Amino acid sequence: MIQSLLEPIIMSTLAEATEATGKTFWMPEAASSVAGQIDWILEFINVICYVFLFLVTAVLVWFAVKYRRKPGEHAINDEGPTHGLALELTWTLIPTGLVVAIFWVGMVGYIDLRESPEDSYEVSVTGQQWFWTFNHPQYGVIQSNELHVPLNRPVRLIMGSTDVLHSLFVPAFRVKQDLVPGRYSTLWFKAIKAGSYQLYCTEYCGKDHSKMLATVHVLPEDEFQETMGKFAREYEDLPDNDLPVYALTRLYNRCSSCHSLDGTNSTGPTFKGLWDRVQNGDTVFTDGTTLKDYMGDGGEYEVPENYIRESILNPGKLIRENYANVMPNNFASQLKPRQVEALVLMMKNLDKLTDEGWVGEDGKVQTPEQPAVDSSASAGPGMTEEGG
Ligand code: HEC
Ligand SMILES: [Cu+2]
Repeated sequence: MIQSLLEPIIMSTLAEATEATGKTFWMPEAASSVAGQIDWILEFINVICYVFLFLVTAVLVWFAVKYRRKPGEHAINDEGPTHGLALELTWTLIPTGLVVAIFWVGMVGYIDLRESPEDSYEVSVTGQQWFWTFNHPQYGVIQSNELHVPLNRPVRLIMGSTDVLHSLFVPAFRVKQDLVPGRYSTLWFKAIKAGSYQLYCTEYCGKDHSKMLATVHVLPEDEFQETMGKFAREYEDLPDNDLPVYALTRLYNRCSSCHSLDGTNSTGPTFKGLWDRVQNGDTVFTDGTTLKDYMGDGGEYEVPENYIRESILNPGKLIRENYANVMPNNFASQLKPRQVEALVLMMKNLDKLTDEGWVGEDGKVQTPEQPAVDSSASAGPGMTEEGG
């Protein structure tokens, strides 16, 4: 009964939004197709709460005054009514109807949010202390702390964490989902207004949790295609001079879970000082040989660069003493030759990059003050245009 009463109202209110609405006193801008529904449900529940808050408070005050003990009145009159069928039915049925309605609108919204449309554009998201990586397999593009998505097309994020719980939250889209180590979670949205939106990690995930921020750039379809195409080829067009920075800001996030920049060895040896170690040739391998044995004229690695290159493309070949053979062996298919070159140049220039402020005290890659490869400058044209 309640369902058939409410259905027309709900259906019209829960229809997919096609137009963004601005920021209100309570709410940030609503820039996704579900934001309108979510705000409506929230408001629906809020209004019910306000009505009851006032009703209960008013009755409370009224009864406190009306039934207060008056001077000279002692006896308790226990001859009053003990039952009121109509009253009991009222206070049972109305709240029941209301909670069913709340459940129902909430459930409809929830199911909508859980099930992404078939034709969604997919992005793999990795959360780790304390940055985001966004992988666009369709274009072979990996971004960190910046996510470009198409306008008016559903986007599905397939998310995982490499360390602790994180949670991805884009207030303007009204979507939020935890990232749980050891399993995938998903989330989808359809952005309906071009622009840049703040993305937060909204799970306290360690000391730099508050810095775990990213920006979502929503671009009209043609600009999106163009930008992704540009990202996919950018290393081809870059001057050699810019390759080390490119590798540090765009590629190193695929190595950072095992290789630090600040001298601490974890799963893999640190990249700090790697270039000097390789030149000296005293790296010892599990089979007792040292790098010297392979280097120099006529050796397998005539120049140190070749050892680094080989370590990336064929990591199982020589295993360093005290380390396990756990480095992924699929970089050969993931990285283009020029990207490998960029990584080698990054190792060679790591001290210089650190001096220039690309690597922070904590060994994390810094988002630089001067605009470089990774900045939103490369995504410029879409930022100011209003889509739609
Ligand atoms: C899952 C962990 C892991 C990831 C991710 C990883 N590596 Fe490694 N890497 C290792 C381990 C462990 C070693 C040492 C054992 C060995 O020699 O294979 C190593 C060794 C190396 C070496 C040789 C180091 C030396 O001191 O001789 C280089 C160079 C290297 N990795 C580069 C990279 C690059 C570049 C990436 C990212 C594109 C990367 N690795 C990603 C685990 C990893
Ligand atoms: Cu986090």
